[in-house]
Amino acid sequence: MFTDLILFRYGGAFQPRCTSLQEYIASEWRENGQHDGLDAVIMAIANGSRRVQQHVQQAALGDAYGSTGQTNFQGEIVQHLDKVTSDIFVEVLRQSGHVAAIGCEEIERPVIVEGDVADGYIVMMDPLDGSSNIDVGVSIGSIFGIWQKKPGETVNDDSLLRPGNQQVAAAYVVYGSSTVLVLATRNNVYGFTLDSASGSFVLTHPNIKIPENCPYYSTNEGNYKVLDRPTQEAITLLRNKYSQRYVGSLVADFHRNLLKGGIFAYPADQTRKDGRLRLMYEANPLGFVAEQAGGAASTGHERIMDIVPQQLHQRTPLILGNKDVVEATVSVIKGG
Ligand code: AHM
Ligand code: MG
Repeated sequence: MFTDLILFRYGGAFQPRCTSLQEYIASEWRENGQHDGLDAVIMAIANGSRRVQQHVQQAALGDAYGSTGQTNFQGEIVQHLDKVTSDIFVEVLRQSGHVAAIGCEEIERPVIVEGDVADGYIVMMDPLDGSSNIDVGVSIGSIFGIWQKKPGETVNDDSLLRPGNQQVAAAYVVYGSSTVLVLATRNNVYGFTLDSASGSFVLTHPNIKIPENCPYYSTNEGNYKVLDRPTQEAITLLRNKYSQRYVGSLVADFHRNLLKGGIFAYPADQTRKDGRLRLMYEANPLGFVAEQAGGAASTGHERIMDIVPQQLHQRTPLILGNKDVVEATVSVIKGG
């Protein structure tokens, strides 16, 4: 049953709108008989993110800000909300009955789900991206890349090491002035906003395409001094042409650039030879979303989605956003 009935302004008049994420999936996917079980995975992500959104909203009141005092296997300080969100998404994805394995930024080894998951998916996730912004009321997010298990495959640790071009879907949720879930499949990119009254994600951004105009570039300018000369040149060109917007939460920076036009760049530098961001649960999912919306994702030397991964938590340089601008930037980084 769908009880979503909200009013939205369309063509100067208020019209009822009642397309929820669940309804969209039912009409777009089930009728075609495609993606068996993927609907359950997406709804698990939606359910998890609804719970996460409540934790994010209530964290200060519940004294849940700050770190757990622990350092994770990546040498990073674990925030309370990192742990809470990781636990929530592992739980809901397991319960979906269609997830065979989970790779997670907060968990060193893959979570292999026991039992026969026939129509299984492999989900890679960053449960709470933008850790430095958790305690200061700035937008943060969750990121998911989804691969289909190979037919008859018994999933093990190596099953997770697949290139981004084999993803069947990707999604992210941004917890900002509103909570928005963006879902990309091989057909399109759709955005849904959480209606806090009904608890439903309501279709608000149909068929997203990155605008051709590119007003923004997003990069950590503090790293300029440790870039190599061609990358400095590329950043200087962006600086001279576009306005800078840098939240410091990848999801938030990407979401703005997806809707408004823009390029995000976290290139390799002298202190981060492999870049800063993670391939499997940051670059690949957002690269997939960008490409489906007409954009591009590159390391500065090759397409992100073509990288054959060697490790679950490997890092990568990332140049992401408007296709033309990514291509021009890459050409300068390559020294062309
Ligand atoms: P996290 O996954 O631990 O939060 O780290 C990733 C974040 C991204 O959201 C953001 O783009 C980047 O780190 C910011 O890094 P920096 O502070 O070096 O600019
Ligand atoms: Mg992250």
